[in-house]
Amino acid sequence: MAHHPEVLRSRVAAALFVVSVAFASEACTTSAAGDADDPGSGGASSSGASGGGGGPSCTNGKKDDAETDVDCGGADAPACADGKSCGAASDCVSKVCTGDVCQVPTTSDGVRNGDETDIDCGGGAPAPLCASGKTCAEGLRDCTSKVCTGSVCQVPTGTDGVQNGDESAVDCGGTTTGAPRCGTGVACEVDNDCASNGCAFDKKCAARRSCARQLGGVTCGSGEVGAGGASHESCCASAPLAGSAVRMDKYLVTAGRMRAFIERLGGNVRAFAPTTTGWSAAWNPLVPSTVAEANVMLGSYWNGAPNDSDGQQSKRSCASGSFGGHTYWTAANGADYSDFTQNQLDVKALNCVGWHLARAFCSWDGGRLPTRAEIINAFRNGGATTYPWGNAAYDPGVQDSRLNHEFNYGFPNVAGRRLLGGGAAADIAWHVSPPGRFPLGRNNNGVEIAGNLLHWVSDGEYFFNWTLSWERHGANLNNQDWRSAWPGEPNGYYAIGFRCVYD
Ligand SMILES: [Ca+2]
Ligand SMILES: [Ca+2]
Repeated sequence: MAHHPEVLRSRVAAALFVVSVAFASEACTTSAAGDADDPGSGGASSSGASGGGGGPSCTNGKKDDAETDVDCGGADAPACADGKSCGAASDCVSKVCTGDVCQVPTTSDGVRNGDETDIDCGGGAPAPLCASGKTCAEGLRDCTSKVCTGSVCQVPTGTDGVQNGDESAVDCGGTTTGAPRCGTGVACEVDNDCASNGCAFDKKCAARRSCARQLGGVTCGSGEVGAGGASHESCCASAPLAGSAVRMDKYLVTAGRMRAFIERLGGNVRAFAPTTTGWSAAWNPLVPSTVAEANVMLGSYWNGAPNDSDGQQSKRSCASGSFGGHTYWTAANGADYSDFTQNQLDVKALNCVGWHLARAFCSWDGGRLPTRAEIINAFRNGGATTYPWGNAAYDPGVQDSRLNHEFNYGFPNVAGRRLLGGGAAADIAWHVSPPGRFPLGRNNNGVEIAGNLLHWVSDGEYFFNWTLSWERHGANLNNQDWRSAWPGEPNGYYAIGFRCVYD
């Protein structure tokens, strides 16, 4: 163990004192300076001759004068090591004298000793770090803030270049240092640490808060989950529209993103939606106020919806029993059940979602539904091409690896999956792909805009746009008012989904 600075100081002071005293006295002297002294004290004879026969000295091997142990303690000799006899705290290197014995320094003895840089802190283990304002020598070793300036532990700040205070990473997150929120991929503990307000499953900030869950959050791109060679990224990745500052989701919104939305709001979209720009109070009954309502609105039927002219099944082809199906997983309810698990569905693009709920979702995630013009911009690269992938010809009547169309996608092929006569899938969620599985068909900016599901758009209530679907829907890129065409099933369809844009 290195000498403590305090010990060194006391020894220097003692030496200076000896030098300054010219006359012989009872003071301790060093062996070098004390050879000529012979005070003739009678006390010397009692300890034998091991000290060399010299007079009272810090080094004569005797406990004499005011020393409390051999050559230590008292006003003049150096302080005593741990375990030596003492009469007062000042007799001890540790500054703790208990039961007339110098004590080993501890981190709870109320004095600065051992390697501590301040009382019971600093200097490394076992002492704890020192609070701001305490004395230190080395920030990382001594201070909770990790910053030692001018021998004083500093208060954590959002600009000091280290993670301190309640920051979740270097100079970001937390609430007490003034640091900004953390960017995508940076470490977080809670949602509020992140600029996106979404701390993901892996304790890193999600690109957007809807992508904080793993499945449907970071599983977009080519290759299936867990497959060799899969290349995935955030399902909230976006890319600019051609010639525009507006960014568009590269991928259709997944069932997992919608699940994150519902979970974060406790199902109460109805309380949130009216706070968004342009919301009509008349739409309130068309978004859920509880998780149970959300499961109905995103599930198979939504019987008796307030905007349904016939009061029967308020969604088209979303029942899972026979050549229909939804990708938002809900618990089995009689004949209504899914052939797939929640984990298998969360990664897929969300279908069977109503226009109003889609609109509320985009607002919550920092964006809005796109306009028809924006959909066309993405599909035609701002007018530069005929198709997202360029001008290469496309035959909509033939399966094509560039996009999910004409039933050319089917996954996962689970045991017990129900088949109809002729082998077609009964639960049509089989044909709906997770976003990004068709990289050859992306537009110039990486947006997967064609195929899989048609798009809800913001030009009017219930408007959607024809952008090719997993079935046989075409791509005239025109808008259509769903409710005018299918008033008995206004709240969702198995081949319509959506994505968001961000201004
Ligand atoms: Ca201590
Ligand atoms: Ca900091």
